[in-house]
Amino acid sequence: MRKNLALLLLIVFSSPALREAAPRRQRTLREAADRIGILVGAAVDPRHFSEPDYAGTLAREFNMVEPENAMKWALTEPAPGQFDFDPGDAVVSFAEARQMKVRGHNLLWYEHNPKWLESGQFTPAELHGVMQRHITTVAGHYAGHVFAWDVVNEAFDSSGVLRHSIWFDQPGIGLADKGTAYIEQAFRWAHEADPKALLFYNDYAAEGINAKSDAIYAMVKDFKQRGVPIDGVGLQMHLSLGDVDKLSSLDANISRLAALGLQVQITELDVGLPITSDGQPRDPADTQRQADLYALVARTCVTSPACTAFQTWGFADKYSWIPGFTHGARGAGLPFDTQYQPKPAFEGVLNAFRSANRRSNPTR
Ligand code: 9MR
Repeated sequence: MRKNLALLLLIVFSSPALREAAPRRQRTLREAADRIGILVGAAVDPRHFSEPDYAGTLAREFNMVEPENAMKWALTEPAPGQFDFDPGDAVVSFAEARQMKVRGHNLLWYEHNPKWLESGQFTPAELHGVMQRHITTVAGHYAGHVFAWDVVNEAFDSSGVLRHSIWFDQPGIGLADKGTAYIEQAFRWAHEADPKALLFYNDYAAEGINAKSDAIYAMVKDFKQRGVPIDGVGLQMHLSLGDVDKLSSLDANISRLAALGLQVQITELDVGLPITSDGQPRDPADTQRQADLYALVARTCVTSPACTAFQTWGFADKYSWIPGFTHGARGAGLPFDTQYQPKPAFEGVLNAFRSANRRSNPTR
């Protein structure tokens, strides 16, 4: 009996036709992503790297990480001209030891800036210098270690109008009447500091076609036409179950960006659910609806060769910004639960990757 089984296995695995018909099923997101040439990533906090389940799940399931906060301005330049790279370096060391790529987030934002910067009463000329020094120093420090940067984060409001910010017009860097010129300047400095890094504009609620994504499209089209160094657009994807309608034009949005020669990366996906006081979904059926949404985003991404990365904002429900931000109203938004066990959302993404038929190269 044993012998027969061994013989049968030998025949099955030595027959090229059968091998082809029954490819090995990838069991992790990382294996499945590697097969189709897509990056699968998670936002991380280096303070949790010492937790074996945190580190183990990351290394097993992902081929990319992005610091959730560690490379933001308040951490990297806590005092004027004084840089602290320890938290960001911890992310790079973790990733490089596990052959994972690092996505940098972010060089310029209207939020999470240090007090000295927010209340510094700088003149535009001074701010110009402050912005240049920061972008040049941070992108320069990570050159060769961070393969892609969110250069500018969330510059537009929901109607597609540029947000007021110290960089743009309060007081701005001297380009307050010139629309997206300050954003262009950020991309140019980032490119000078690290000519090999892929440079992204990153925003939320601009996944489908709407006023904000139209404004982003117009900006990046103009940048491409004039040779401003930009490589892609990050679609954050902080979703709720009700957002399924908005995703009907996700494919069209990705396509129009791809037609400009840009990459698209899903950068911050999570699907917050209404939760009870102990963090569990109020309606158990929501977990499957959430999985359907994850699968939809993953399928849409893998069917476009321009969509080169699929990343979630965190990866396990143990650590997520959503419950804190919503005062406990929503949460349970990620593909692994609080015990690092895979949820239906994990299966949804894995299946989308497994059944994809593509091969692309996300890096230069
Ligand atoms: O998840 C991040 C949270 O821990 C920070 O307190 C907050 C402010 O820096 O930023 C959160 O991450 C945001 C990201 O940087 C940009 N897109 C929206 C994310 C969720 O708010």
